[in-house]
Amino acid sequence: AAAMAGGLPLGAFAQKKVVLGFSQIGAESEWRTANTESIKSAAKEHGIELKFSDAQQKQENQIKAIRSFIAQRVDVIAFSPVVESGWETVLREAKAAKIPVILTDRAVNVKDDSLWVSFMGSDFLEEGRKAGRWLTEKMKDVKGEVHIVELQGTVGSAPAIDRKRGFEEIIKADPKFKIIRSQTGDFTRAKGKEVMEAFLKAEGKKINVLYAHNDDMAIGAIQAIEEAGLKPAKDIVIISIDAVKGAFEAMMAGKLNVTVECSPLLGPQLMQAVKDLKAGKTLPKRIVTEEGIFPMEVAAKEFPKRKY
Ligand code: GZL
Repeated sequence: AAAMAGGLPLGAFAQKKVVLGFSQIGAESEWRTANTESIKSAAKEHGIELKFSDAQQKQENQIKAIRSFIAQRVDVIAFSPVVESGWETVLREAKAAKIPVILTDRAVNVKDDSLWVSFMGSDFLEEGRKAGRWLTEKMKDVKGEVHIVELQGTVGSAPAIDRKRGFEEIIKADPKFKIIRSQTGDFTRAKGKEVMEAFLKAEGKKINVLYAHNDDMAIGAIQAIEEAGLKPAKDIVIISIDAVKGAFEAMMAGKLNVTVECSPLLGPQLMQAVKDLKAGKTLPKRIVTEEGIFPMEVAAKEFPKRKY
């Protein structure tokens, strides 16, 4: 007979596992795969049952996943919204089902902020400003025009919008800085290479600087620059964001000048927030991850300490 204790099956005393439904954007970059790894391992460590879905960078797949989490009556929903807009309807459905929603990594643009309980992730505006400050310092003695080409992240995504805005806020102080081409590489190596090939064909040796919104596009662009017979980080100064291992390897090879850190390691913070929610605590509306900037000069020293 099943073990009994005071007439109740023992299982009745076991804590029911907290169930988290997580809709991930995709696997488009080194950053994203490190982010997924952090979430999956933290769920295990915290004893949280994780229902995980990969949207292949399509918003409609994220909306489908959130609807299925609602149907499965999960305890908490969390997701990294691929773009800022188009979330009102499905977030209202989650609210009607009384399932709290936590935003990770990227933010949403909704009028009613009660549709999500907390947003944890980097300050993309500040990341863009850090990139701009590094460049203006590096080029402070340059007399002529500085021609910049820009590889933007996914169109409509919070990081693409804010990294562009933060960078421009800083360089607009000196009219010698000119962004002569700007196009999305969708945060991937393949697209970053393809768009940089087009930039090189159109502008060639006129290009002084590449500003890439993530390391994967910068790494793709480095291949295009080399195939065009130019020296990355010398003929064209290259600035990118994320600070993934691939960026440190490129800097140690002398092919990338600097990368601004954007930590994907949100798993532990997310799981703690889920547990706090279930324990009835209120979460801060905004949890910011602290981050640095790594120029190529420090790459070899820092590399052994890197976790993603
Ligand atoms: C930033 C994240 C971005 C990374 C890219 O928090 O949303 O998406 O910068 C990733 O590498 O694809």
